[in-house]
Amino acid sequence: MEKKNISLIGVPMDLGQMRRGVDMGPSAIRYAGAIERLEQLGHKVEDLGDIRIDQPERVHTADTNLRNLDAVVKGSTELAQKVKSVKDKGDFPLILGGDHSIAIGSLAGISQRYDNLGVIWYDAHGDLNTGETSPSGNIHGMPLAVSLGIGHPDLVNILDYSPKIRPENIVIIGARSLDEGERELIKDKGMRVYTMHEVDRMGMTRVMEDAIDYLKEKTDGVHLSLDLDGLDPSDAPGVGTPVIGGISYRESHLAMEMLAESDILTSAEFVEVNPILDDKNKTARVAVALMGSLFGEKLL
Ligand code: B3U
Ligand code: MN
Ligand code: MN
Repeated sequence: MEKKNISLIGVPMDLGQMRRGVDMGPSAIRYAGAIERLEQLGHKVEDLGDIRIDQPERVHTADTNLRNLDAVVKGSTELAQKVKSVKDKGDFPLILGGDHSIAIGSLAGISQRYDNLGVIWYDAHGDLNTGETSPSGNIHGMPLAVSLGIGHPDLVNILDYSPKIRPENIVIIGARSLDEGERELIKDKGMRVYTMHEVDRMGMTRVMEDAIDYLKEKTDGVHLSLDLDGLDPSDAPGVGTPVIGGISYRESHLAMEMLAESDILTSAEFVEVNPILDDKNKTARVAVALMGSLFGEKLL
């Protein structure tokens, strides 16, 4: 793999859901040795620090069923601008969450630089809800829909353009918990989804070969949005909404290694690490181990 200039951005966001602690995700991932791991592989890493996110105690919920909407819009806009400046320099943005609502800002900033951005959404969930279909009002269940231009206008229009991605450029891997509205949207838009059924049936090797071939041909850049709850809770216990029957640690390493070999990625984010719910920082350590594979680590 070609050596990269990686710009690290932390987003201590916990306003997209209701479990406290996920705002400490960026610290936990740094503490687990992310920067050293990437530098050992020969990459240049610049840590740009954390985006400022309002404290939940100070956030006033506006008149909407989208929890903390205004504060999420504010944080997402700041993140989008920061990510865009990283892309303008030609560097590789590596974004640390924070809950998955941060992908709204990541994609807003990244996609401006591409005509046809692809996205790999590694997640137990579809994150394709809107204010109307969401069972929870939690914005971390909405970022993929928002990026398709579907959802609250304040979220959809961050950086004043929409949509950020096309449905046919999305590949979801690891899905095993979808709400009714999300299923309809997937069918309606013809998104490519490898649920756990396909992961079991085809094996991770074929899933990744398929996904990589598909995106390589169709897109001019690929963002990886990796929600740690895509992994099985036995391997990644420190997440807010664990769902049993997930992707294993080993399958995940294989997926990252295959992405590294293909060298198709142009940005990445690791989200939903919640140290309060974790077992001695295990989930952050898993995130860092996966980053190692993603950025070219090999045993021999
Ligand atoms: N689909 C549910 C649950 C959920 C989505 N993303 C996570 N959980 N992490 C919702 O609230 O939208
Ligand atoms: Mn998610
Ligand atoms: Mn999830």
